[in-house]
Amino acid sequence: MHGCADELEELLATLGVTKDDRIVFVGDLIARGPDSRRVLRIARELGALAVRGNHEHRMLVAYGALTRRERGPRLGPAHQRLLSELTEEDWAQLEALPLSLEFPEHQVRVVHAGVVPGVPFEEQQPWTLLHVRSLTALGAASDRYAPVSWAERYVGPPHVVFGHNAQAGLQLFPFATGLDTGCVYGGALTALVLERAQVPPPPSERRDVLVSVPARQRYVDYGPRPARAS
Ligand SMILES: [Mn+2]
Repeated sequence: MHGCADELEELLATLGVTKDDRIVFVGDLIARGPDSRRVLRIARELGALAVRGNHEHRMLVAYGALTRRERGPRLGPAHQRLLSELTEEDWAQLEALPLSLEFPEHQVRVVHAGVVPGVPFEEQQPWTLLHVRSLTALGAASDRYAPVSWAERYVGPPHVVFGHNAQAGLQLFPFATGLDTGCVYGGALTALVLERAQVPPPPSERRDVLVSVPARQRYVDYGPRPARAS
């Protein structure tokens, strides 16, 4: 989401969301974009579920340090502004975000970034769930923008639905769906829409259950570093 509240409202209207629908965000509701607080408010009003993203995590670490009068992580100007803007209600909402959510009826697990393939879920490191994009040559978690995503090596089950990797764009693998289509960078905001008890269809049919709305503008320049040649 990254604060893209207008696009979120448009996507919800396009989907015709009702109170019978269950809405799940894949994390990073806040930061970078135009209106983080409105995204949080919309999520509250919807009674939506969400997992914690690396940006929520970083802001919570900074907020914890602030309230204990300790030195926190060094924040850029936008994150610093957010630190002073968020209300107690907002912070409580962020603090309640889990690292993962399970939806057995869809055979789906939701995390912000991903998992290391072959490692039991209980043994995954919180850092991995919040940051992983690729794997090192030895198969360890890395946040590098490498050409091959962790998701390409992941064989499930369950199916993992995630965000975090705008540079890779839509990622459609047999047991993983990456939904970050870079709205805040002028891309699009994308939802995976499953009927009750529906499992994600195979990659060749997965686009049939995706709905996107285009970004209204490019809110920030593309942040991620290009993958290093090695
Ligand atoms: Mn992220």
